[in-house]
Amino acid sequence: MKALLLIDIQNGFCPGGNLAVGDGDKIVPVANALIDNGGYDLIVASQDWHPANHGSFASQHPGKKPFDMGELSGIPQVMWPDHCVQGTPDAEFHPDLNTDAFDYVQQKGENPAVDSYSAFRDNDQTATTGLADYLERQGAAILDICGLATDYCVSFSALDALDMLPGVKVRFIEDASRGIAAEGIKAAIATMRAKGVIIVNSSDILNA
Ligand code: VGL
Ligand code: ZN
Repeated sequence: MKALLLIDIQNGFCPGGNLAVGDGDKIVPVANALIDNGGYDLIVASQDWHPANHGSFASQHPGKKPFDMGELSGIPQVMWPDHCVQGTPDAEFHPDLNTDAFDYVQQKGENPAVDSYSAFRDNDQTATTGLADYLERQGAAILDICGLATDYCVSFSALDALDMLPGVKVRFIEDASRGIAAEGIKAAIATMRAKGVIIVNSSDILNA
């Protein structure tokens, strides 16, 4: 069975959002086409879902500005602008995204003491979200991953999927994803490829 995992396609990561990714909204029609015509048995979405005092926010660290490096619970942490705060419009899915099609939503980033780029586990790899168990129970054999942002939540999720779902074929859909920084995107794709993630485009799936 074939599952699609849509990472953080939320207002906060689209133009006008608090942590906007360039052209983040351009992936919404691609994601909708994959939902409708990608041949998936299961559609899963992750949602960055932070409390207002989340420790990844520069606002919680006196003297730090957004995008500075800092520390959170003793590990290096990018200081983000306040984003995707629970219950705010910034945390909602993009209004054009076909959320009716979602079978399961995995929220993440709720613990203020640790960031959670991956939809599968926190950055310190201590607490898991339960998503790997869910996908295993559903019998996922192919997991296609796309969304925002390639250099953070998308690539972290793809690498954790390889690690936590042995035997599952993991693919990254490049044109259904956007990232924060050009160099970071390049490095993330190279790392995914090197570790065994298959890099595809939506046309490979829609025309299969
Ligand atoms: C993300 C930074 C902070 C993402 C989430 O969705 O890629 N990046 N929180
Ligand atoms: Zn976040």
